[in-house]
Amino acid sequence: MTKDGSTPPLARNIDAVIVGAGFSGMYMLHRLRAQGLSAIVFEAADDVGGTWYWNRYPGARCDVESMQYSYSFSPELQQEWHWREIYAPQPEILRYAQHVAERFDLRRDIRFATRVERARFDRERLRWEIATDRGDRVSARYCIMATGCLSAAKLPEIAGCEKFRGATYHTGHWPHEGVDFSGRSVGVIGTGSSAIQAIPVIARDAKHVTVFQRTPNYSIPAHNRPMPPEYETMWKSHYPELRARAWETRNGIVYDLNDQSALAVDADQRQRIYERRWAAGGIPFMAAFNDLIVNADANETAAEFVREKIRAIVHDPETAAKLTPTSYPIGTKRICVDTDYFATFNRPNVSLIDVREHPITAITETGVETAAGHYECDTLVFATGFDAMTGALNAITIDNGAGKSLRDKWAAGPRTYLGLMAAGFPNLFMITGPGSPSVLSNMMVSIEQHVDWIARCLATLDARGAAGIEASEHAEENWVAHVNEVAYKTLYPAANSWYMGANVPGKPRVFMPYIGGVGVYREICEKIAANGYEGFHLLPPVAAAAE
Ligand code: FAD
Ligand code: N01
Repeated sequence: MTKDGSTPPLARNIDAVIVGAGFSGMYMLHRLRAQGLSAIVFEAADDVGGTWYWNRYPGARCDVESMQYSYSFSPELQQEWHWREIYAPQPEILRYAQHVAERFDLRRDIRFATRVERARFDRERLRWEIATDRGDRVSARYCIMATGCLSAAKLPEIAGCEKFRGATYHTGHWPHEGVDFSGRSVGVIGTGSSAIQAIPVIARDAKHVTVFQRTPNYSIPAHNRPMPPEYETMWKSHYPELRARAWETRNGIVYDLNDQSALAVDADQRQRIYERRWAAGGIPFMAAFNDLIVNADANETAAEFVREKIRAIVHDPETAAKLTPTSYPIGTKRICVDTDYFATFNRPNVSLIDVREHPITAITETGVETAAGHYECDTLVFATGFDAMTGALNAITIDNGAGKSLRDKWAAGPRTYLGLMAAGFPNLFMITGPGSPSVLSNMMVSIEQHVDWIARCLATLDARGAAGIEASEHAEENWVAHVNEVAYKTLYPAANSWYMGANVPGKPRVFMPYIGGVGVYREICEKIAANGYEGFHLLPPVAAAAE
């Protein structure tokens, strides 16, 4: 769309189609334009922002500090933008995305409210034919999926959802006008990161909140606060060095990793270290020691520390016991970061129902039926997460023109080379795809790394006169084996997490992201490119007649 709101005609033949206008798609568009390629973005939403467009539930905010959860590609942008809080709330992150769209004039090449339904590779012309739900047909050399890892919202498979007479909301599809909870009896299903952020805020207004919990979660206080000016100045005056440091880390976040085993210190010292981390708050808690995700005994010390905190915060011992996770190691489901989550259960208007013990059997006209009884509500919030990593990609029919769809290829779990491409699907790229560090990292770092790699790859193809690029089966096989091998050296596979596909009935149990670390992964990608795109085939130019 142009600035005056009009939509220029769609070119039929372009260099690249990008699907999605979250942070991935926006930066991809900017990079391709800068190197003289024509690109169009299709976005199902009616504005930019992706995650931050859709997830408008109360309390939504990032849990990677905003000085780091932001683009680094433009020194001017990172100097001029002012984050008001350490962890920005959703409206501010959305405003930032909108600012980026304006500043780099992105909207003129984005088609909003347009969903890509099919993409088919024409093997003679070596072009992707892309079809949208608005009848657009575009032919492009490259198709770049910036569809998001957490963009396919998932409703639970519970009988009777359609019968409920009250209002229902999913955290990932929140109404733009917001929801006034005052006077309402609200049922919240789920206790993941979204619920943990939303419940304390909803409880302030609602008459009553009933939380239906299947698995309790470990959560660390955020200690969010207004941005201290000296902290902002420190970041802004050292951005180049600090960003470069983030690229070398395990998860793309600059923080102090204590390079000691949790078992190498005595109990008193360990306690002091955990107390300091708890007081500082947030994800860096998991960097208290260097072996928390690989050594079960070390992990147990951190888990027990958090359990003790829950027992100390929550007054009613029975509620505290229900809220205390015991069935999986800390950090192997995404660690949550909260503001007053556990303390919220001390409120008289909040109750907790354990639906592991007494499963939900149905949604009725007036509430939630469990094996232990019926709970009346007039509003239901589904904080039930996403069909993560593969959901948005599998929702598109991606046909490789040789009788195979990506969905078929991935029937037993996603297979990629580097999380960037899938063998058999030439010129189709994924940003933060399965098999890359992606959701285990500060996503901004991983997004920029993938976009930069793809942009340089396309420039190299042009410089060499190649018509495209395809991952080899052999390289993919080796990469998938490596991703698995590294995952099984950690405690992650011990949890029924969405990283493992465990939250979607029937989804194959595969640890989807690459846990080798952002720094290690970046080096691998760089080396592969420097060695002439090792493990990829470059496609020879198409005969002029076929063009
Ligand atoms: P998205 O932002 O998901 O954007 C993908 C876009 O593609 C969407 O707008 C979608 O509508 C569009 N799309 C998908 N399919 C189609 C189609 N077929 N046709 C057209 N359009 C399509 N990460 C962090 O690192 N730190 C955080 O603190 C953090 N907080 C988060 C909080 C929440 C509530 C959630 C859900 C995720 C959070 N994440 C966080 C992960 C977050 O998803 C990424 O940080 C980042 O925003 C992803 O950007 P993206 O552009 O890759 O994907
Ligand atoms: O989703 P989730 P989310 N009956 O899948 C429960 C990012 N994020 O939206 O654990 C009953 O984590 C399910 O139970 P169980 C972050 O990466 C970040 O909260 O499967 N319960 C679980 O409790 C995060 O990890 C932030 O047993 C059912 C919950 O629903 C990711 O997005 C904020 C059920 C789903 O939790 C997803 O988080 C928000 C059923 N049938 C999100 N089905 C930040 O803070 C599911 N559940 C930055």
